[in-house]
Amino acid sequence: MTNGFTLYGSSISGNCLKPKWVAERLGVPVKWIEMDSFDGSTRTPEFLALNPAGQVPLAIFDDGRKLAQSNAIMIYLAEGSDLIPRDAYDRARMFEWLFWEQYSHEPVVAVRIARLHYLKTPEAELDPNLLKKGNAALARLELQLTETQYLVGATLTLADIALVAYTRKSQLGGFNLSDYPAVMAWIARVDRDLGIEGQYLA
Ligand SMILES: N[C@@H](CCC(=O)N[C@@H](CS)C(=O)NCC(=O)O)C(=O)O
Repeated sequence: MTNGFTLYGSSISGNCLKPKWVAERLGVPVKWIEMDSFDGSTRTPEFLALNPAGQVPLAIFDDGRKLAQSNAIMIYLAEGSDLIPRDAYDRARMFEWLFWEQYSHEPVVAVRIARLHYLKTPEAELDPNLLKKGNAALARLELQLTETQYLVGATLTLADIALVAYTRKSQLGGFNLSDYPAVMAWIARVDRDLGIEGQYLA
């Protein structure tokens, strides 16, 4: 655990907001340093010396140790908290969602949001597979959330925080959330839990 840390992040990036929301939920002091993830700021020699992967989020803890990758930072912050199930099977299911998020959800939903909304790429120039795969990911969430209130059962875990980050703004990527009513109800539930209703949606 940590007493506090510095978080380099972009406030339009779901990946960066994930560890911020976890820190705030758990009362861990966080000093946010705003970065632009589109203008090359994460690829300068100075930033590459901090994170050779050239990406945000990047956490630097009070003892100087560094950690990248949104889900790794969340897991470190939430160690021992109720955001990580104690039961081994439920914990593994949380990890199942976290790995799925990074392979099957973020690379399509977040990428469409970035290209369409932030980079203003015309729809016709986008890979049509992004829409197809993004809708498949949203349908996968819908299937689970018609059965349970949260992704791993009855309580909020890191799986919900990871997956809500881009799902809650997926309309910016041209996805129609009204096709996924259980997902919409879950977004409202998680937003309320995190106290972020109406925020970070631009
Ligand atoms: N898998 C990484 C992805 C991090 C990532 O893609 N960061 C983007 C912002 S969302 C970034 O820093 N892009 C700038 C660049 O790659 O130069 C995570 O979950 O932290």
